[in-house]
Amino acid sequence: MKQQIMIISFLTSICFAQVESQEFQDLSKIKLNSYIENIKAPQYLDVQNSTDKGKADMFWVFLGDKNKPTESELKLQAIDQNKDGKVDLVKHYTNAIINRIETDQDYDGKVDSVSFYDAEGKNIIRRISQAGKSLTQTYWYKSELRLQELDRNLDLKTDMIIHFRDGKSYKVEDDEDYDGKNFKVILK
Ligand SMILES: [Ca+2]
Ligand SMILES: [Ca+2]
Ligand SMILES: [Ca+2]
Repeated sequence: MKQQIMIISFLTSICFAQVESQEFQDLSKIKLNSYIENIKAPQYLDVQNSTDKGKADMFWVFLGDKNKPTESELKLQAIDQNKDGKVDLVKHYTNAIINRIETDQDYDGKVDSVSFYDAEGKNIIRRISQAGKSLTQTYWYKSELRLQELDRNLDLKTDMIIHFRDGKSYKVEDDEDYDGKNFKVILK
């Protein structure tokens, strides 16, 4: 009986191996520099200057004792790629495995994308990106593009859903009036 249930739940997980929709996040609320400011014990900050010119441009936040680096745990790495004094890339770690990366690609001080990684820290499973007043969430399942959710009026509610299989969109659902109800299938 127990085995039967296990087989059924295994088959179900194959058939319905779907990506799960997540809430949108307002990327403008993320302040990349805040990750390296006011670090308090039991965390500590390590800094480096990659070019020996100007200010430090690489930062690491560790959990532990600064005098015992081999026993410390890496929590995040922050980089100021264009050396303007503002962090533009932050990698977050859990148990020393990467779990998300936040980037400000155009160096305007606002985060443009957040990518989430799988439990091994190898593949991206979800990404939120912002371009002007439009937010897009992209989902992958086993490295295959599966779903895109768009928020085209920046109210943090999905108003378009695009489904993908084998690299192609096969279904598009549109919420024309952005009220979060009555999505119309415009491509099938
Ligand atoms: Ca910068
Ligand atoms: Ca930006
Ligand atoms: Ca919306």
